Amino acid sequence: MSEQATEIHRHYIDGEWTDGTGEETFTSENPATGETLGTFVRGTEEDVERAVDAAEAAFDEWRAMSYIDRAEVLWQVYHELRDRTDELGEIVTMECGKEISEGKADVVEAWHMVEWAAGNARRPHGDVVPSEIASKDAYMRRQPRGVVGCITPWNFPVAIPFWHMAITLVEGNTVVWKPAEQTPWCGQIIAEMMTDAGVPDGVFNLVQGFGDAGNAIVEDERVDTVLFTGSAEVGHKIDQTIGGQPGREVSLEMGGKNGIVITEEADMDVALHSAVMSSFKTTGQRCVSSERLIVHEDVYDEFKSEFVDLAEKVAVGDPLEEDTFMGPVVDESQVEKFHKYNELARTEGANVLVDRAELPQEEIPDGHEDGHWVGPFVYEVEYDPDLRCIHEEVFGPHVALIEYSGDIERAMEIHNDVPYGLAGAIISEDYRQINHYRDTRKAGLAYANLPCIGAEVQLPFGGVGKSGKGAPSAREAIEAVTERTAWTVNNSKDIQMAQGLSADITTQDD
Ligand code: UN1
Repeated sequence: MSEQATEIHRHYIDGEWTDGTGEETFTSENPATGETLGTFVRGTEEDVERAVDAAEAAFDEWRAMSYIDRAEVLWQVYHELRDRTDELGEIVTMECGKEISEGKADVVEAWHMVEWAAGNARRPHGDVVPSEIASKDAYMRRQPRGVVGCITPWNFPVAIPFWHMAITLVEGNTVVWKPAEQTPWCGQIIAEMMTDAGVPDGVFNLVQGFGDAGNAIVEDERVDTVLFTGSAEVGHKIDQTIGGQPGREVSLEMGGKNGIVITEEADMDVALHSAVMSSFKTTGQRCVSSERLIVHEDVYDEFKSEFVDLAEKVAVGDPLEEDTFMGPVVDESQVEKFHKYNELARTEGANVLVDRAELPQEEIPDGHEDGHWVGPFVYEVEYDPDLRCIHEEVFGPHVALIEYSGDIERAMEIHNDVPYGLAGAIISEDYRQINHYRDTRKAGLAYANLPCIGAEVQLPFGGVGKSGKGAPSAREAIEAVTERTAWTVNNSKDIQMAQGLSADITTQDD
């Protein structure tokens, strides 16, 4: 085993690498091979407490620096991410199983986010606001909230941490970060980049570990804002805890049961390309992956036959190989969940069209027998609002074809009939249908004639309904990590009030 795999990797708290207080360690495993990639100490509540102590203590000095000086620190991280895209992209692929172009795109997305956040430091902040009173100047100014807890998922183990942390740090907050337990190696490398860049002690803290460490971040009332990207189940619990606590903020981005509407006016090539990308890229493990294809009856048979053909053929294999389209899923619990939902679809009356769920032995690459392999599972089912298989998120290549008749309004009833609302797309050459979709879709990210994946970092990334609250990325993350101050200055010696309010002080003598 390599040194990377045998050495025990630690937390980074208050400017030091530390074993923390826990006794336990955990390993990171390559989902394609089962091989151990590294061993990490498992964080405890006490470790989180120490990290919050450090972040709290470092806040005043960090916030006192200028925006531009803080951004300069982040530019160092930007260059390192950019220079190491290929190397880090491979590590992403090894640790979470995404095929290599996606592994690298994850790193590219991370440096795009740092570029946005650090570049934003040189742009105007706040607003000059008119006053009713000529002698008053009014402004909207922002100030950092304090300690920000960042809890991030395994499926974008480099990009999403930077969605959270780049803005948070440039805005003048300090960070306590817990990466996903499946991707601690990416977490370790990001922490090394932060230290190399000269982030001051205590400003950035990393605690490796599981949900109990994440929960300790949420429970600690000194953490002013929690940014969370992950499952709806965990996100809603975080919201419940923090929602009831005055002065604490939360921004959440959770899953989806995303749909693509393919109308009778669709270009079939665009429809197929978009659907295959949306359903099978990242082996269906994006929050924005599509598990529902809602297809008009006039084009249904043609679409079905070609989609099934492609789903039978997409290349599942070694994610480090450039000609692989789908790598493995991240771990055994994802394999089990996928099989459970495939079974549920069957019991709910689905007509199964493609079943590569138990990937045949001959398709599993040599030396990868211990990987977490699955292939596409595609079925058709008559729309019924009570079916669980078309309402609950699977997070795998589990795809329902749902035929509809009638107009775009009918498609939208089906599209919007899910508790989630993260991403979606319409495929149509008719601008009226597209505009109807735009105006009525329940989704925070919506596309026309495109896959419903692949958002750029400068767009808000968040959902409605069960998919989220706020958008913990780019400009919208600023809302969650800063306070707005309405600041008014009087340039006169007279006090004059707005709204016609009298400024006279009357006394008993008047
Ligand atoms: C996720 O789905 O978990 O829009 C994040 C995209 C990527 C981010 C996806 N930029 O597909």
